[in-house]
Amino acid sequence: MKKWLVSFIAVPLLLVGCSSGNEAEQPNEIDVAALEVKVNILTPEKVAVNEPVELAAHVQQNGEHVNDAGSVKFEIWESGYQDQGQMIDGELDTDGVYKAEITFDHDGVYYMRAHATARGMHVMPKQKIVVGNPDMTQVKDDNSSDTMVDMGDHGDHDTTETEEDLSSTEKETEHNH
Ligand SMILES: [Cu+2]
Repeated sequence: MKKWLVSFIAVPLLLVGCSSGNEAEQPNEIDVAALEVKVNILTPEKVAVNEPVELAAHVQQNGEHVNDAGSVKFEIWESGYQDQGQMIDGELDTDGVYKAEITFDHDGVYYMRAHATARGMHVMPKQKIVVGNPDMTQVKDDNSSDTMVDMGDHGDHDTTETEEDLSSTEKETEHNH
């Protein structure tokens, strides 16, 4: 009779032990949001013409600065002319902020896209930059694609354009104005 009573009490205790154990295990599941690499563009949306403009992006993961990004590159193109754009390597400045510099030689609507590869992820936010006071009736619609084809396509980022390529790009852009 005594034995029977003891086991009767022990069963509910075990059940309580189990359920509280499960709750404790849940935080050990992979927190996907914490692994997500986030990139915030810090460059203003309106800048002056013929003055050096800082291209900057902050890379973070789980609220912490990412100072070991594999690469952060800034793609810059004038609206409607993404095929004539340029790619500039960003350098780590401090606290997860990567920077590069550019000077826009004429008024216009431009776009910058920060291509960041860090912690096994590739993030590429885009931002519009209005340079000077462009004649909006002359601005072509942005024809860039937001879809990332695949990582193989991004291998092309590594073939850094030479100075020659960049100056010829600028000349071509001037023809359109
Ligand atoms: Cu990219």
